Amino acid sequence: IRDCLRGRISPSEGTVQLGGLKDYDEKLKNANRIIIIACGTSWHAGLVGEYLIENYARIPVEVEYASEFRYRNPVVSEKDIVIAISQSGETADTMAAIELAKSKGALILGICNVVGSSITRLTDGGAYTHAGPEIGVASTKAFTAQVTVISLMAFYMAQLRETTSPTVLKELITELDSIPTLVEKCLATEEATKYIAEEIKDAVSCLFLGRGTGFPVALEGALKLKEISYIHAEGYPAAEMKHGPIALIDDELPVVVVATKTSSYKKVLSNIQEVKARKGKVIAIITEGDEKIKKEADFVIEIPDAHESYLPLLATVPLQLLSYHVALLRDCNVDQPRNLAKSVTV
Ligand code: F1P
Repeated sequence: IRDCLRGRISPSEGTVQLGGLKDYDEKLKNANRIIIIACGTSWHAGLVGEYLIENYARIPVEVEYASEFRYRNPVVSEKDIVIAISQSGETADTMAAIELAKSKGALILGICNVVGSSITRLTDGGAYTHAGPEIGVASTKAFTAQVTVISLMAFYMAQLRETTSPTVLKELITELDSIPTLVEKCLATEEATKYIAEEIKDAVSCLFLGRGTGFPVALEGALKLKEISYIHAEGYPAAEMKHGPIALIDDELPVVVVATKTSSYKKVLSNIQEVKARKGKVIAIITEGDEKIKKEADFVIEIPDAHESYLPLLATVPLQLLSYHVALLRDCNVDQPRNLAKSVTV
């Protein structure tokens, strides 16, 4: 995250500079729609982008799985801006989706990690994540880096379009500068995640719930558990629970809830109570010192307080650690999970 931010933010002025977007300022100012295309973890980073771009830059955003987009007949035109997100820069589905959008005249921006990768050569502009190579197959630091860059893009567009007040932007950018230090505190949750991993290592299935920016976090937490520990897991918006997943809840089902102090805190608290009333085992990611949820949940993982726009950067870290420890306890190869490839090139 530090590398992503270096040279791109000026907390004293409260501004963002993104050289790779500069040529498209006019287009971004007048954008009617943004389509984000990606696969897997990168798609979850795109969902965070949807929340932030719509909230701060007030541009409608659609987030599409590249693997689906490429095979349907989407309405795309030269008025659209496409943002492709990919860690490897080589994902075949994302490349095919880019080609399709390009053929219809859309401007293509990229968020990639690997300089000179195929996707970067297909894009008109964008920003690198500078996360360095991922050691394991499952994306971890790539996710936090992608979320950092898409947050910068959201602020950059808000700055251009004057849709968010300079004071608010300045506060956000100043706080963003302190996120790397807060992430270090999130890494200190490792002991707690190790302990909780013992509790869920034999689960058949796990549910992950979150609201707002906590929803993509829930999806990513579930994906990490699936990818590296082979436990079935579902991520859901917490408010969707009553529309189906609630039928799954019993005393065997661990339910991981992103329950930090955001604008939807009260609603999440009542979701936790609904799970407890059905004897589900609640593991809550909470804002440090939240005594209320400590009383309700079976296990808590405390993370530092921060603006809710930055929740994905913080809350995802303990979920990555949790999956890692569950995988170790189940004797899984965390770096090279079965059936998964670093670059899905076919
Ligand atoms: C997309 C992705 C990763 C996942 C795995 C398979 O890759 O789905 O999110 O962890 O490696 O590919 P990319 O387009 O971000 O490189």
